[in-house]
Amino acid sequence: MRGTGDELHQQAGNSHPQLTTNQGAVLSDNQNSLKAAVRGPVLLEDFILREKITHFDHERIPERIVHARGSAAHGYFELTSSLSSYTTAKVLTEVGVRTPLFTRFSTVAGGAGSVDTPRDVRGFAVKLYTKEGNWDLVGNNIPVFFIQDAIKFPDLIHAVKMEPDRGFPQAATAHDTFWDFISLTPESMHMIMWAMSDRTIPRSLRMIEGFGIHSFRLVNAKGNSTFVKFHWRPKLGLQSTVWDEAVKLAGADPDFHRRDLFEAITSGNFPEWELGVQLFTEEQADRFPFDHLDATKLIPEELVPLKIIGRMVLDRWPDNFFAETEQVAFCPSHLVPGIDFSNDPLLQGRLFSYLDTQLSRLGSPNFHQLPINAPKCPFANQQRDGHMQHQVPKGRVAYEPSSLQGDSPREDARAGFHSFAAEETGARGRVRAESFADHYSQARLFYTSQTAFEQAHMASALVFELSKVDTLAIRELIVGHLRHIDEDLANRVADGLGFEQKPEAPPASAPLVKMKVSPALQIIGKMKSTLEGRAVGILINDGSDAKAINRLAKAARSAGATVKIVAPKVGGATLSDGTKLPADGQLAGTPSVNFDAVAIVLSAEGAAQLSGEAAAIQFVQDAFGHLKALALDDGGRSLFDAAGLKADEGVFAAKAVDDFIEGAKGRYFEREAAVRILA
Ligand code: HDE
Repeated sequence: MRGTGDELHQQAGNSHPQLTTNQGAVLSDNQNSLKAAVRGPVLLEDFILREKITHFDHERIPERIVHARGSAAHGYFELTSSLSSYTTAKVLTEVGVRTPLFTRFSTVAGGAGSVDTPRDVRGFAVKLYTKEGNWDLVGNNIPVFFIQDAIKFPDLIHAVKMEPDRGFPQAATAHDTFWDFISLTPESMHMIMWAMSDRTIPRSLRMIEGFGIHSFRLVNAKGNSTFVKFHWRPKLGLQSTVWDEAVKLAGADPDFHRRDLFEAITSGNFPEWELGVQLFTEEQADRFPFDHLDATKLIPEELVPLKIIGRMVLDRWPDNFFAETEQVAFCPSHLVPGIDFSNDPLLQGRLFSYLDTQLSRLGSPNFHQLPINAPKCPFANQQRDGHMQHQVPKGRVAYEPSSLQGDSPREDARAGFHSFAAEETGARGRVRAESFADHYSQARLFYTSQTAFEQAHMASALVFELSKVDTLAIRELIVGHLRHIDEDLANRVADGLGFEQKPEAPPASAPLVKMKVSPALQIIGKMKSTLEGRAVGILINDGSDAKAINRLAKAARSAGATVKIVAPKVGGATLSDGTKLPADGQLAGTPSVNFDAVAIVLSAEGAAQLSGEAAAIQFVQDAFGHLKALALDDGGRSLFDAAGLKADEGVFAAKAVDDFIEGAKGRYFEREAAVRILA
């Protein structure tokens, strides 16, 4: 007897290639191991079984120590404005040329199998396969970092990861060791403000900004250097979830961001970002009221405006997750001539770490030969051999200088990479610059630049996180730091934690510098009033009004949204006109957190039935609680009433299609006071 399923295979009738071992021997039977008799035992001789199982046993490679959970896509960068007076790098000077690239987004703290929506920084790593070699711009969705010196990175990461004795919490900053480290590391306070903002709970990876963080240098043909900061700006605007929504999404769809990116790209809605640069000279930098080499500081756009120079489009999902997304190896040290590093001590440490980590993760100094990592321009040198060498170099010369082989690669003094001839002076030592001492001014700048809604979210996030910290002294010390940033913020958090007295502020290492508020730091100010790239869910049941559903779906689609039908059964519902409309999601498995706005179209009986269904009540309660627009027909309205909700200006009659579509383009932050108590 053959194995189950075999007959079904045969019926499929396609002309499949032959199944072989890794040595090319064709298999006659992929269902059964080789047995000494019909009921066993299995023979050790079965090389086919052993090869298959051995390979399987070795399928996993070490996951990234940070940024393990990620999703990636192929695309291209197109330069729209040349930087030829600043740099020789062709990727930044050849207008209109499309440079292929691969971009990987990630969370930082969780393992590869963790969920997509924890409160966490998002990695934003771009590998550009330029004509002059690979350029990796390995950034985050936040323009600053927790620490100033790479030597603290292992401590930071050990503090944020699962606590070593208990193995939890996974993918969460809300625990003692993280806040213990932070409370003793005042330089992290600016980043903490960003981490506690809604930037760390994005709606979609297509709606985040990206930042290279560090200052880099551009170097022109004359050898002159200009500092540069890189920014990616999403075409769809910034959009975040609210915290309760992010928490529920973690259960409803652990792959929410990956699925969103996959669905957008495979349906032809290619996500797009603008590349912007902030350019400044050393002399300008000397006049900034902060040190630009300190990665806990940003350069406000009001001080150095952003110049848009190109765009990135992601238009192709990888063919294979492991071969591409998992094996891609980003290194900030992958640079091309015309771009150079700055002395930022965090960047300098990273230049070592990434190459080193690839050796341990991918296991070979030849990781650059993997298809996803290999440059798309010619590359050749005298490095040889090593684990898993894929190249077969010809000839007897594997050294330089040499005279024996005319085609042996040689250096090129003109076109080759030149490090900028910066002058360095001073005493060596394990030191930190005095100019890095101010830890609170930019934290304050960030907080005070936010809208009142965003400030309330930050205060509430701090209360949430610190409420998960068992050690009272840690909670107190954090509130003490907050007093340097903003007394009102400190009061709100102290109150939210139930403190009777506000703790003392720890001593500050530098006086506060006053800075002009920077609205560019908000999310709300950068949200776009649009349904492009968003999703509208329509909840239906048997008897729902076919015309109303059609009208709403059509209008939402023509405004750029995807529309998904939700019904108690995935097979769909029989509508008022007798037609059967299949559902995209079953109600119990498709809560409203999946959508940016919802419509509820129900007959009286359909509504009566769903009023006794918790999933339907939560569908409407959550859409309302997550500040979304709702369209309701009479049946929808009775479900809304059964959920105990009171309508506001974000609740529309299903008939008022245009108003609903307009309303669905944003969130109703004013509603929040009616649905939750914020700090
Ligand atoms: Fe990373 N970081 N990092 N990091 N980082 C890694 O490299 C490291 C930092 C960032 O999608 C690792 O390939 C040190 C800042 C991204 O594959 C590792 C320091 C920024 C990714 C590493 C930092 C980042 C990584 C782990 C302090 C924003 C994911 C796996 C000096 C500018 C890339 C790997 C991907 C990954 C080290 C700080 C961004 C261990 C030592 C600041 C987006 O090499």
